[in-house]
Amino acid sequence: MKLRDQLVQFNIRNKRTIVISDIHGELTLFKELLEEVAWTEQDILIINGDILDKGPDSLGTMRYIRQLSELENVYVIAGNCDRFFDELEEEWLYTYMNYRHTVAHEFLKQTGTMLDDYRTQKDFAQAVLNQYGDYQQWFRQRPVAIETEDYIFVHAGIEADYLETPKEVALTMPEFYEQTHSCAKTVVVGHYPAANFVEEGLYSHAVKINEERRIIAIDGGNQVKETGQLNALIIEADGTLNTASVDHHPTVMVIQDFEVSYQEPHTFTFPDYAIEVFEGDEYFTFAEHLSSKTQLMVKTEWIKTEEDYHRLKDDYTDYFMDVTVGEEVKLVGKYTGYALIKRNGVVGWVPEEVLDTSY
Ligand SMILES: [Mn+2]
Repeated sequence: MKLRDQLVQFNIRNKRTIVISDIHGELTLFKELLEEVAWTEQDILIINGDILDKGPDSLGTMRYIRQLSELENVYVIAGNCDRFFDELEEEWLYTYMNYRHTVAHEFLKQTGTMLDDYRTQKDFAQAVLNQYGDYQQWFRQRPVAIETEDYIFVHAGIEADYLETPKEVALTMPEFYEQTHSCAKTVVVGHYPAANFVEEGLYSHAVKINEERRIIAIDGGNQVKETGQLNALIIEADGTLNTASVDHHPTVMVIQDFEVSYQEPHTFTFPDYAIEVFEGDEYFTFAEHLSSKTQLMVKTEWIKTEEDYHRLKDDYTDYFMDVTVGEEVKLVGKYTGYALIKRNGVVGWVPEEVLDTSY
């Protein structure tokens, strides 16, 4: 199967278009985001893949979105995680279930059964499909891409001759944002968290737009990154681009100015976490990130000691964020003496006393 075999083409100029990807079972955030962007049935709504997996309510999300897709202006593109019903007999499934919340967990809960109740994995697969076989069909029929006058919407990426991109590649290609393509149109992808594409040393979950390479990466790392969010890209009727996002982090008020005179921020993302550790205290530890040979201060709680090496416990940024009294930011974590906050999708540190956390 090629991209050209499951391609839908229509025009969006003079219409408002909202694009959301990688919802991953987060029905609550998805509904919040539709409200946040003031979605109406007059808008074109494109769900750019990965409705299922990881989040708390994949079954509810797929039911809700399938119903939405009955509306004239709502389109759903295939994502790699939406192939769940085709993967029920894969050997890796039960192992995968040990470290990720999946549709299978929701099915077991809903039916009050356990995997042990099924004689074989094939029996389990059959039980799931008896109930959700029509969803399997529906997901298989979703387009691999949508093409408009100026855009190609696809879950993960395209190859040089975009129409010939194999479906498998279009759904799974990693790091497309860092590649170049030869299509004259702008390619809008999800699949890979935008925060992994570090620009100017910053850890940012915001939508990333590269005009020169004509690529827009919209995955806010929802359900994948601790500090992630669900993003929307809005293509206004006049072609102007806007973005919006929602997450589960509380909003807090800044009660003291905080300013850093000079800094060169660094960000390290999964899976490149190995560091060498030098001296430090309870607040920060001087360290060297091994693969990039970058020296930085690591928040001490962020250092994890493995058997024979040290590593960052998760994605890490050493960026200190300037903040001003009266502004509101998202609080994403509290650590000794410092808080990790997020503003406009960018994650950074401030001393804890600059925030009013008495919410
Ligand atoms: Mn994906």
